[in-house]
Amino acid sequence: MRKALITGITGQDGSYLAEFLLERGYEVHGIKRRASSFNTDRIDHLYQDPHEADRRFVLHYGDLTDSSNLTRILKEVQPDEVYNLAAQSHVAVSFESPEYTADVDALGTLRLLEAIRLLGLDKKTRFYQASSSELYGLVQETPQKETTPFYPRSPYAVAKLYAYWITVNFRESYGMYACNGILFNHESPRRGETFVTRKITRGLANIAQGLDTCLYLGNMNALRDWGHARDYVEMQWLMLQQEQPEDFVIATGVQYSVRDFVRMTAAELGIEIEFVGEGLQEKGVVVSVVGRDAPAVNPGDEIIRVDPRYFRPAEVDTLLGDASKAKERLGWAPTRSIEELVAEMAASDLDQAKRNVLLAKNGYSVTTRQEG
Ligand code: NDP
Ligand code: GDR
Repeated sequence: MRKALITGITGQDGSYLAEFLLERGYEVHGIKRRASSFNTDRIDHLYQDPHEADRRFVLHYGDLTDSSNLTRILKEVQPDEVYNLAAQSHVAVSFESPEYTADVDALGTLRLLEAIRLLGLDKKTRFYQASSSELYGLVQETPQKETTPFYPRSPYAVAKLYAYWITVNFRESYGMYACNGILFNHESPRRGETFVTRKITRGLANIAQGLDTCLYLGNMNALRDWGHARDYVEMQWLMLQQEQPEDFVIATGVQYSVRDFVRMTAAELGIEIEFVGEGLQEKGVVVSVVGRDAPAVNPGDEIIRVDPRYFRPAEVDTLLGDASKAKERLGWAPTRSIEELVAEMAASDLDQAKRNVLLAKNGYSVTTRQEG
């Protein structure tokens, strides 16, 4: 039975990748961080009691800042494949915690690679690094592909740049099977609540159900190439199944603005929205409401406003990927459209909002906190 070790297994991608590998018969090991309360919501459905015989899903306490811990886990598991998905992954937060971000995202990758090498696993273990379209930052070419020069624009992206190159360096220096997936933004109902897509679907669902009145956003003009996380984790696995390790861009090749994403989500909830004003004065105003999903919303309501606290010290204005190499070499293409993605995320958050309405009606407290 093949064994995989996933760092970041409690995150969006980690949870989908764990499901994917279990379906393919892998024994899946994951590293989770110690927290004062349970932090495994996204993978609780996969949990197997330690007393069960023939367990194929095993969690280990660990942290990318702790070399001896990583070495111990790698020694114990002896994985065929390591997927390094763990990261302080929020770009805006990386400006507030740049040193921690570098420690986890850059040095954490080095710690894992060096542990694999020192344990003599370098010929056995294949390594996937979660690289990012944020590497392109101030874009030098459109669309961006594997050969496009990098120009990182945040402490997060600079840390990921180190991780990208140390992965290439271990491949070239020690002949390790190590590769980078340069993934453009990918979303799902499991996306963290502080990333813009989920913030929008959750925020508008709360407003539709009367749990909140206004959603505050930052740069509405930012353009992103948004795919579905389920499509992208399959690619992570495919990259480790080739004869030679190589780096691949994964993207849809289609671009939308944050404003477009708001409009599409609102439409999914039966709300037609119009944007008025410019810059800090821009507002999203309700034009009409159809259907029964937004009983708390009325024409004229101002449900979107701009708040500069969500602006970044340096912004990545536009990203658009060219995944031709992945298509040609790996036969990969995204299977889900942006419309399907928005519909799935909006439906999931609407369902949650409806449950929260019931809880609130029965005197339980619910949180509609907006962050990120
Ligand atoms: P998430 O933020 O959802 O998940 C990050 C994971 O890393 C969580 O499991 C988190 O644990 C864990 N983690 C954070 N810090 C540490 C640490 N010090 N030690 C061990 N684990 C840690 O990210 P995604 O699933 O969206 O992304 C997966 C990876 O892909 C990340 O590296 C991200 O930077 C990268 N990426 C993501 C893209 C996207 O659009 N989603 C695009 C390109 C790259 P906890 O749950 O305890 O917080
Ligand atoms: P990003 O994702 O920075 O691309 O990083 P995020 O969803 O945070 O931002 C996308 C764009 O939307 C703009 N924006 C806002 N963003 C947030 N979070 N909150 C807001 O209120 C808001 N308003 C506008 C941002 O300025 C930005 O331009 C994600 C992460 O998953 C990274 O780990 C990953 O590497 C990249 O995608 C590819």
